[in-house]
Amino acid sequence: MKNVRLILLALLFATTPLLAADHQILVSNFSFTPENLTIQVGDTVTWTNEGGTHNVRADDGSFRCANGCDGTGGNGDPAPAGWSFTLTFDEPAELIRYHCEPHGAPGGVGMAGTITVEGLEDDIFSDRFETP
Ligand SMILES: [Cu+2]
Repeated sequence: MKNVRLILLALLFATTPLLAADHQILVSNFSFTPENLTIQVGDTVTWTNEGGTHNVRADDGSFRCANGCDGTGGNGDPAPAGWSFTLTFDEPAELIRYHCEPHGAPGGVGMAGTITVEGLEDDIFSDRFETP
């Protein structure tokens, strides 16, 4: 009986990545809450500004958002409270650093945060055979 329970538990965890979750980050008081977030591949993260003029820029420039995101029809310039946007993270990443441009800087300075994306690299073969 104990073994059956363990197997069921293992199945539950094994199938968890199929259920994408949405994570909330509050933008307010010159900080991101939670500051450091760990998610699973395929999950979404929603930033919501509830106070002050801020934006969210990846240290590596891969995204820059506030009222939507640059390059996807939105505007990543710092903007007053009221905006919210959602990003989907489809690939594992050890530490994605981001910051608010007016109140932070790359490398975790000032108003900044991190996202770690856990999961298996499932596109290792498609990467290898990708045409340039
Ligand atoms: Cu800010």
